[in-house]
Amino acid sequence: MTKRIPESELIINADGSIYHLNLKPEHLASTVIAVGDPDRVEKVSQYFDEIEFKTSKREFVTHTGKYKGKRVTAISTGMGTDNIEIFMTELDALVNVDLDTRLPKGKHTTLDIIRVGTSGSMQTDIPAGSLLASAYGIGLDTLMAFYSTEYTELERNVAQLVQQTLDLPFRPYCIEGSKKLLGIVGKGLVIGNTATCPGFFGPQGREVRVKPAIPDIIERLSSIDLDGFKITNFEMETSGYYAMGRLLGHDVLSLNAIVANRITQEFASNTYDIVDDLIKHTLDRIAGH
Ligand code: R1P
Ligand code: URA
Repeated sequence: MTKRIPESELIINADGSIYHLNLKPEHLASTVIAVGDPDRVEKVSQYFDEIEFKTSKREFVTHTGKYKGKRVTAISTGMGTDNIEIFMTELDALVNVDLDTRLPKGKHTTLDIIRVGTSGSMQTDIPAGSLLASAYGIGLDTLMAFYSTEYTELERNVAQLVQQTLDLPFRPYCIEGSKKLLGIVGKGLVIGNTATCPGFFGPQGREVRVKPAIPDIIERLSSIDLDGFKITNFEMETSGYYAMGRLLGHDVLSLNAIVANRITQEFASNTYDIVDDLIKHTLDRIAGH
Protein backbone atom coordinates (compact mmCIF):
# COMPACT_ATOMS: atom_id res chain seq x y z
CA MET A 1 0.00 0.00 0.00
CA THR A 2 1.28 3.53 -0.77
CA LYS A 3 2.20 5.52 2.32
CA ARG A 4 0.50 8.79 3.27
CA ILE A 5 3.08 11.61 3.28
CA PRO A 6 2.98 13.29 6.73
CA GLU A 7 2.33 17.04 7.22
CA SER A 8 5.92 17.56 8.44
CA GLU A 9 7.43 16.05 5.27
CA LEU A 10 5.39 17.89 2.66
CA ILE A 11 4.10 21.20 3.97
CA ILE A 12 0.87 22.61 2.53
CA ASN A 13 -0.20 26.19 3.28
CA ALA A 14 -3.63 26.93 4.79
CA ASP A 15 -4.99 27.90 1.34
CA GLY A 16 -3.97 24.53 -0.11
CA SER A 17 -0.86 25.81 -1.92
CA ILE A 18 2.51 24.15 -1.63
CA TYR A 19 4.81 25.62 1.05
CA HIS A 20 7.68 27.45 -0.70
CA LEU A 21 6.34 27.88 -4.24
CA ASN A 22 2.90 29.09 -3.07
CA LEU A 23 1.23 27.22 -5.96
CA LYS A 24 -1.77 24.92 -6.32
CA PRO A 25 -1.78 22.19 -8.98
CA GLU A 26 -4.10 24.15 -11.29
CA HIS A 27 -1.59 27.05 -11.42
CA LEU A 28 1.11 24.96 -13.09
CA ALA A 29 1.50 24.24 -16.82
CA SER A 30 3.20 21.01 -17.88
CA THR A 31 5.93 23.07 -19.59
CA VAL A 32 7.96 25.20 -17.18
CA ILE A 33 10.58 27.85 -17.95
CA ALA A 34 12.76 28.28 -14.85
CA VAL A 35 14.94 31.36 -14.40
CA GLY A 36 17.25 32.38 -11.56
CA ASP A 37 16.41 36.07 -11.32
CA PRO A 38 12.85 36.92 -10.11
CA ASP A 39 12.87 40.00 -12.39
CA ARG A 40 13.44 37.70 -15.39
CA VAL A 41 9.96 36.10 -15.02
CA GLU A 42 8.26 39.14 -16.54
CA LYS A 43 10.91 39.19 -19.26
CA VAL A 44 9.48 35.79 -20.25
CA SER A 45 5.78 36.50 -19.66
CA GLN A 46 5.92 39.81 -21.60
CA TYR A 47 5.77 37.58 -24.69
CA PHE A 48 2.71 35.59 -23.51
CA ASP A 49 -0.58 36.01 -25.41
CA GLU A 50 -2.20 36.28 -21.98
CA ILE A 51 -1.22 35.78 -18.32
CA GLU A 52 -3.81 33.76 -16.37
CA PHE A 53 -2.10 33.62 -12.98
CA LYS A 54 0.63 35.38 -10.98
CA THR A 55 2.00 34.78 -7.49
CA SER A 56 5.23 35.15 -5.54
CA LYS A 57 6.85 33.96 -2.32
CA ARG A 58 10.51 34.46 -1.37
CA GLU A 59 12.55 34.13 -4.60
CA PHE A 60 9.84 32.05 -6.29
CA VAL A 61 7.88 34.35 -8.64
CA THR A 62 5.39 32.58 -10.94
CA HIS A 63 3.52 33.70 -14.07
CA THR A 64 1.38 31.15 -15.94
CA GLY A 65 -0.11 31.90 -19.34
CA LYS A 66 -0.09 31.00 -23.01
CA TYR A 67 2.57 31.61 -25.66
CA LYS A 68 1.26 31.18 -29.23
CA GLY A 69 -1.47 28.99 -27.76
CA LYS A 70 0.89 26.76 -25.67
CA ARG A 71 0.34 26.87 -21.89
CA VAL A 72 3.60 27.74 -20.11
CA THR A 73 4.62 28.54 -16.54
CA ALA A 74 7.59 30.85 -15.92
CA ILE A 75 9.06 30.63 -12.40
CA SER A 76 12.15 32.06 -10.74
CA THR A 77 14.24 29.89 -8.44
CA GLY A 78 16.94 32.17 -7.02
CA MET A 79 20.50 30.88 -7.08
CA GLY A 80 22.09 27.54 -6.23
CA THR A 81 21.31 23.82 -6.23
CA ASP A 82 19.84 23.93 -2.71
CA ASN A 83 17.01 26.09 -4.11
CA ILE A 84 16.65 23.72 -7.06
CA GLU A 85 16.12 20.75 -4.72
CA ILE A 86 13.16 22.55 -3.13
CA PHE A 87 11.86 23.81 -6.46
CA MET A 88 11.93 20.42 -8.20
CA THR A 89 10.50 18.49 -5.23
CA GLU A 90 7.55 20.87 -4.85
CA LEU A 91 6.89 21.08 -8.61
CA ASP A 92 6.83 17.30 -8.73
CA ALA A 93 4.49 17.08 -5.73
CA LEU A 94 2.04 19.44 -7.47
CA VAL A 95 1.56 16.90 -10.26
CA ASN A 96 2.43 13.54 -8.69
CA VAL A 97 0.96 13.78 -5.17
CA ASP A 98 -2.72 14.14 -4.30
CA LEU A 99 -2.41 17.09 -1.91
CA ASP A 100 -5.77 16.27 -0.23
CA THR A 101 -5.15 12.61 0.58
CA ARG A 102 -1.31 13.09 0.73
CA LEU A 103 -0.89 9.91 -1.32
CA PRO A 104 1.32 9.63 -4.40
CA LYS A 105 -0.87 9.48 -7.52
CA GLY A 106 -1.10 6.16 -9.36
CA LYS A 107 -0.23 7.69 -12.74
CA HIS A 108 3.04 9.59 -13.16
CA THR A 109 3.00 13.02 -14.84
CA THR A 110 6.24 14.11 -16.52
CA LEU A 111 6.96 17.83 -16.68
CA ASP A 112 9.15 19.55 -19.29
CA ILE A 113 11.38 21.94 -17.34
CA ILE A 114 13.77 24.31 -19.13
CA ARG A 115 16.28 26.47 -17.25
CA VAL A 116 17.02 29.81 -18.93
CA GLY A 117 20.01 31.23 -17.10
CA THR A 118 23.30 33.08 -17.43
CA SER A 119 26.71 31.44 -17.41
CA GLY A 120 30.45 31.96 -17.87
CA SER A 121 32.36 30.13 -20.64
CA MET A 122 35.64 28.33 -19.98
CA GLN A 123 36.51 27.58 -23.63
CA THR A 124 38.04 30.20 -25.95
CA ASP A 125 35.85 29.10 -28.87
CA ILE A 126 32.63 29.85 -26.90
CA PRO A 127 32.61 33.67 -26.67
CA ALA A 128 30.29 35.90 -24.66
CA GLY A 129 27.03 36.18 -26.58
CA SER A 130 26.83 32.42 -27.29
CA LEU A 131 23.68 30.49 -26.41
CA LEU A 132 24.51 27.03 -25.05
CA ALA A 133 22.46 23.96 -24.14
CA SER A 134 23.92 21.65 -21.48
CA ALA A 135 24.06 17.98 -22.53
CA TYR A 136 25.47 17.11 -19.08
CA GLY A 137 25.71 18.86 -15.72
CA ILE A 138 28.81 18.30 -13.59
CA GLY A 139 27.97 18.90 -9.94
CA LEU A 140 30.74 20.41 -7.81
CA ASP A 141 28.10 20.80 -5.09
CA THR A 142 27.29 18.10 -2.52
CA LEU A 143 23.54 17.63 -3.25
CA MET A 144 23.98 14.07 -4.49
CA ALA A 145 25.69 12.96 -1.27
CA PHE A 146 22.12 13.02 0.08
CA TYR A 147 20.32 11.11 -2.70
CA SER A 148 21.13 7.85 -4.46
CA THR A 149 20.72 7.24 -8.16
CA GLU A 150 22.19 5.14 -10.95
CA TYR A 151 24.94 6.71 -13.05
CA THR A 152 26.10 5.62 -16.50
CA GLU A 153 29.71 4.55 -17.02
CA LEU A 154 30.49 7.85 -18.77
CA GLU A 155 28.94 9.82 -15.89
CA ARG A 156 30.99 7.88 -13.32
CA ASN A 157 34.20 8.32 -15.34
CA VAL A 158 33.68 12.08 -15.74
CA ALA A 159 32.95 12.46 -12.01
CA GLN A 160 36.08 10.52 -11.08
CA LEU A 161 38.28 12.50 -13.51
CA VAL A 162 36.93 15.83 -12.22
CA GLN A 163 37.61 14.74 -8.64
CA GLN A 164 41.21 13.79 -9.54
CA THR A 165 41.79 16.90 -11.68
CA LEU A 166 40.66 19.25 -8.90
CA ASP A 167 41.98 17.04 -6.06
CA LEU A 168 38.61 17.41 -4.31
CA PRO A 169 38.05 15.80 -0.89
CA PHE A 170 34.53 14.76 -1.99
CA ARG A 171 33.03 13.05 -5.05
CA PRO A 172 31.44 15.37 -7.61
CA TYR A 173 28.71 13.98 -9.86
CA CYS A 174 27.86 14.07 -13.55
CA ILE A 175 24.32 13.71 -14.91
CA GLU A 176 22.86 13.88 -18.40
CA GLY A 177 19.94 16.20 -19.17
CA SER A 178 16.88 15.36 -21.24
CA LYS A 179 17.82 14.05 -24.69
CA LYS A 180 14.26 14.78 -25.82
CA LEU A 181 14.44 18.48 -24.89
CA LEU A 182 18.02 18.78 -26.18
CA GLY A 183 16.74 17.68 -29.59
CA ILE A 184 13.85 20.17 -29.56
CA VAL A 185 14.89 23.21 -27.52
CA GLY A 186 18.67 22.72 -27.88
CA LYS A 187 18.38 22.76 -31.68
CA GLY A 188 20.43 25.62 -33.15
CA LEU A 189 22.42 26.24 -29.95
CA VAL A 190 26.01 25.37 -28.98
CA ILE A 191 25.94 22.02 -27.14
CA GLY A 192 28.19 21.87 -24.06
CA ASN A 193 28.73 20.28 -20.66
CA THR A 194 28.18 22.56 -17.71
CA ALA A 195 30.00 22.68 -14.36
CA THR A 196 27.71 23.68 -11.52
CA CYS A 197 29.48 25.42 -8.63
CA PRO A 198 28.34 26.01 -5.04
CA GLY A 199 29.24 29.72 -5.33
CA PHE A 200 30.04 32.48 -7.83
CA PHE A 201 33.46 33.62 -6.60
CA GLY A 202 35.93 31.12 -5.07
CA PRO A 203 34.20 28.00 -6.48
CA GLN A 204 34.44 29.55 -9.98
CA GLY A 205 38.06 30.66 -9.46
CA ARG A 206 37.25 34.34 -8.91
CA GLU A 207 39.45 36.24 -6.47
CA VAL A 208 38.09 39.46 -4.98
CA ARG A 209 39.71 39.73 -1.52
CA VAL A 210 40.10 36.03 -0.68
CA LYS A 211 42.33 33.65 -2.63
CA PRO A 212 40.38 30.53 -3.71
CA ALA A 213 41.76 27.12 -2.67
CA ILE A 214 41.93 26.08 -6.35
CA PRO A 215 43.05 29.33 -8.08
CA ASP A 216 43.58 27.55 -11.42
CA ILE A 217 40.19 25.76 -11.38
CA ILE A 218 39.28 27.14 -14.84
CA GLU A 219 42.51 25.93 -16.45
CA ARG A 220 42.16 22.52 -14.78
CA LEU A 221 38.50 22.01 -15.73
CA SER A 222 38.86 23.37 -19.25
CA SER A 223 41.80 21.03 -19.93
CA ILE A 224 39.69 17.91 -19.25
CA ASP A 225 39.14 15.86 -22.41
CA LEU A 226 37.68 12.40 -21.81
CA ASP A 227 37.42 10.90 -25.30
CA GLY A 228 36.07 14.22 -26.56
CA PHE A 229 33.96 15.03 -23.46
CA LYS A 230 34.88 18.61 -22.49
CA ILE A 231 33.51 20.95 -19.84
CA THR A 232 32.44 24.21 -21.46
CA ASN A 233 30.92 26.58 -18.90
CA PHE A 234 30.19 27.42 -15.26
CA GLU A 235 27.00 28.30 -13.45
CA MET A 236 25.17 27.36 -10.24
CA GLU A 237 22.08 25.18 -10.89
CA THR A 238 22.31 22.74 -13.83
CA SER A 239 23.57 19.63 -11.98
CA GLY A 240 20.83 20.03 -9.36
CA TYR A 241 18.17 20.22 -12.08
CA TYR A 242 19.48 17.14 -13.87
CA ALA A 243 19.85 15.12 -10.67
CA MET A 244 16.37 15.95 -9.38
CA GLY A 245 14.93 15.43 -12.86
CA ARG A 246 16.35 11.91 -12.95
CA LEU A 247 15.21 11.12 -9.39
CA LEU A 248 11.68 12.45 -9.89
CA GLY A 249 11.16 11.47 -13.54
CA HIS A 250 10.98 14.81 -15.37
CA ASP A 251 12.52 16.05 -18.63
CA VAL A 252 14.94 18.85 -17.80
CA LEU A 253 17.22 20.95 -20.00
CA SER A 254 19.51 23.79 -18.96
CA LEU A 255 20.07 26.65 -21.40
CA ASN A 256 22.83 29.16 -20.85
CA ALA A 257 23.24 32.72 -22.09
CA ILE A 258 27.04 33.08 -22.03
CA VAL A 259 27.67 36.52 -20.53
CA ALA A 260 31.40 36.16 -19.77
CA ASN A 261 34.40 34.25 -21.08
CA ARG A 262 36.63 33.37 -18.15
CA ILE A 263 39.65 32.49 -20.33
CA THR A 264 39.70 35.64 -22.49
CA GLN A 265 38.26 37.71 -19.56
CA GLU A 266 35.62 39.18 -21.85
CA PHE A 267 32.31 40.34 -20.29
CA ALA A 268 29.33 41.09 -22.52
CA SER A 269 28.01 44.66 -22.25
CA ASN A 270 24.61 43.55 -23.62
CA THR A 271 23.67 40.75 -21.20
CA TYR A 272 20.00 41.82 -21.36
CA ASP A 273 19.91 41.25 -25.14
CA ILE A 274 21.66 37.86 -24.91
CA VAL A 275 19.18 36.62 -22.28
CA ASP A 276 16.28 38.05 -24.32
CA ASP A 277 17.49 36.11 -27.40
CA LEU A 278 17.57 32.92 -25.33
CA ILE A 279 14.07 33.56 -23.94
CA LYS A 280 12.63 34.08 -27.45
CA HIS A 281 14.45 31.00 -28.79
CA THR A 282 13.07 28.88 -25.92
CA LEU A 283 9.48 30.09 -26.24
CA ASP A 284 9.47 29.51 -30.00
CA ARG A 285 10.92 26.00 -29.69
CA ILE A 286 8.46 24.88 -27.03
CA ALA A 287 5.57 26.32 -29.04
CA GLY A 288 6.80 24.30 -32.03
CA HIS A 289 8.12 27.19 -34.15
C1 R1P B 1 25.03 34.03 -10.65
O1 R1P B 1 25.17 35.33 -11.09
C2 R1P B 1 23.71 33.43 -11.07
O2 R1P B 1 23.60 33.52 -12.52
C3 R1P B 1 23.44 32.23 -13.10
C4 R1P B 1 24.04 31.31 -12.06
O3 R1P B 1 23.66 29.98 -12.26
C5 R1P B 1 23.61 31.94 -10.76
O4 R1P B 1 22.29 31.61 -10.43
O5 R1P B 1 22.11 31.88 -13.42
P1 R1P B 1 20.84 32.89 -13.43
O6 R1P B 1 21.18 33.97 -14.39
O7 R1P B 1 19.69 32.07 -13.89
O8 R1P B 1 20.62 33.36 -12.01
N1 URA C 1 26.78 32.95 -13.79
C1 URA C 1 27.76 32.27 -13.17
O1 URA C 1 27.51 31.48 -12.26
N2 URA C 1 29.04 32.50 -13.56
C2 URA C 1 29.37 33.38 -14.51
O2 URA C 1 30.56 33.56 -14.79
C3 URA C 1 28.33 34.09 -15.15
C4 URA C 1 27.04 33.85 -14.77
